[in-house]
Amino acid sequence: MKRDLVFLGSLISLVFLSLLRSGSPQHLAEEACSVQILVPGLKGDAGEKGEKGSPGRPGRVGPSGEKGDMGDRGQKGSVGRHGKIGPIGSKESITSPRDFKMHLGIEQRGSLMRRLLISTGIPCECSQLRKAIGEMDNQVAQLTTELKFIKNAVAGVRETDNKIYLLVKEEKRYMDAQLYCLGRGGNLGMPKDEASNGLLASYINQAGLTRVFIGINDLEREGTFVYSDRSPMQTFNKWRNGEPNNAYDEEDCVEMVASGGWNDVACHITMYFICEFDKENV
Ligand code: GN1
Ligand code: CA
Ligand code: CA
Repeated sequence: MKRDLVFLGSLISLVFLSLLRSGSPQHLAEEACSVQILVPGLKGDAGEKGEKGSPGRPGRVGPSGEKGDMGDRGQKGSVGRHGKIGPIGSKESITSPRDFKMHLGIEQRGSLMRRLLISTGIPCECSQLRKAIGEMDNQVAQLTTELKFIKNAVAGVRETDNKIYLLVKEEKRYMDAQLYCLGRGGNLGMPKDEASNGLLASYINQAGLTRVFIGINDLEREGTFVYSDRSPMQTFNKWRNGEPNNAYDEEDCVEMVASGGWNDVACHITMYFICEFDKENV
């Protein structure tokens, strides 16, 4: 029986081999190998007993034991390292024309639109655009007036094209008042022309006051008055009649009274005062 099976296996192999020979010779070895894998030979006789093998691998880790008592508390560790530097904070980024437009003030937007029209060469006969620009100009004017009112009403300041004035209702000596204004990036109010003098006078009146320190003194040289930014007096002045008189031989600082007139007074007396700030520094 076993011999018959061996014969049958050889016959199958021969049939496969003869079939394969009719194909491409270069595939022969590869295909023959495939046949051997697909059709294994018959089991042979049992071999002799082999030598003793090497020791087996260690067994699997056993289950964990029961929890023991808690140990003593360890010593305090050393101070840790500094943490990582945090991410960069968000900064207003302008990445699109829309962002750019949003970034612009309303006045800048109006002027940008005009410049765009000029640069594109579109003749300004476009009545709709002209009308829109005109309306925008009106809005700008209206908003500017409202802003001025809010600044005056809420912050209590007065302003000109390039200055902001702030009445400080704290009684101080001249030098302390000057330090207060300097500390905020300004100076004591220095009226250098009729317009600014009138503005300060109305500021005082509207506050119901009679006098405030302003930034004029002759501390360095008796009789030579200078502004507190050390700039010299020009022809403009508002001295009251008979002033400056250096009364009691001790008046080196200057006050403005409600009429807008100036009077030299002692620097050590205390009163309210007005600071002025350059808009370009604010
Ligand atoms: C004041 O105190 P009296 O009246 O002498 C003023 C002076 C003026 C003077 C003008 C502290 O002096 O600066 O020159 O009136 N002194 C004070 O009459 O206000
Ligand atoms: Ca003086
Ligand atoms: Ca005086």
